[in-house]
Amino acid sequence: MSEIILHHYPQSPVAEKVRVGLGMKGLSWRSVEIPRIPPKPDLMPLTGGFRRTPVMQIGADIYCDSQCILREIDKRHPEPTFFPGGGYGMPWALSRWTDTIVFDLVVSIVLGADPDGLPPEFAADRGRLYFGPDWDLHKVHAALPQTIAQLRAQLGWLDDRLSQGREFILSEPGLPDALAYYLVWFLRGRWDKGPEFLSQFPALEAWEDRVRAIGHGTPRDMDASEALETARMATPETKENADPLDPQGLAPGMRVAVAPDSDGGDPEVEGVVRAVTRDTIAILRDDPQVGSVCIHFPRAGYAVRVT
Ligand SMILES: N[C@@H](CCC(=O)N[C@@H](CS)C(=O)NCC(=O)O)C(=O)O
Repeated sequence: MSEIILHHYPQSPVAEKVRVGLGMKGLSWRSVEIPRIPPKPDLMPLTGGFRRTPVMQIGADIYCDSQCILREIDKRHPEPTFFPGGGYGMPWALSRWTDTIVFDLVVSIVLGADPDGLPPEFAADRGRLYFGPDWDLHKVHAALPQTIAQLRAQLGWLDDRLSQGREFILSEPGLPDALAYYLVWFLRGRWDKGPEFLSQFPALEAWEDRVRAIGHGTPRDMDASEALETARMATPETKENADPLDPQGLAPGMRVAVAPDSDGGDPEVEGVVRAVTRDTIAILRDDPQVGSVCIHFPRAGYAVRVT
């Protein structure tokens, strides 16, 4: 029941971040492949409507967003640490740079490089998700030189950090490496000029090889139906938790709706607060297919509304 089940698809860059995290911990895990665009009928009963990738399931506890997933993996499997050299806290701050500013630049390049070459339904889905209701991939394409200049400067900082013999961003492989690696992986694999662009960063490329060599741990395929049955048979393990300092006054038992705070048109997930902390919120919901599940979200980057 305590197996890690990752719902993802091979091409997903954010899932690659988590796969590398699983590799750093040397973990065995189960892999459920989900569709790249909605509908995702075998995922929705677990997430209550959250459609982003990846999602981690452990029994009837469901972890949405790589931030929440990696935090939980580290909690359950503290060694080897994601925070070598006492680097607590800093990697999460770094993630607000990698996962917003740098991710947006990389997505603009990957999707904007050849808008007419994308499958139309994929372009429509990702256009709305990443560029808002007025998305226009041809405008994104026209802005590419400026976008690439922005990314070049910022990847240059990582290259500087990795110069002078430093093998990883901290003293040993850790969370910052997963946070930066998936962006380089995405750029190299999905932009035809990616390899040429990246060749100007030799220290970054050498580090990329080292992070790739860490691998993904030991995944074993699982059918979506088995994952649903696992949730149905399990009971959420999250204990009730209140936080008297919660700035929104959120408390166990309240009905809330949770969604990413970006402008991507993500649906809200409704449920009853089970546990609230500075970094996470967990809500309970009942689903006709899987019964009671506890769905976990990060606080940073998510909006919680009392309903
Ligand atoms: N903040 C989220 C972002 C997740 C995200 O945007 N993932 C992309 C794929 S890599 C996605 O959901 N794309 C749409 C989809 O898979 O339906 C996280 O860190 O998990």
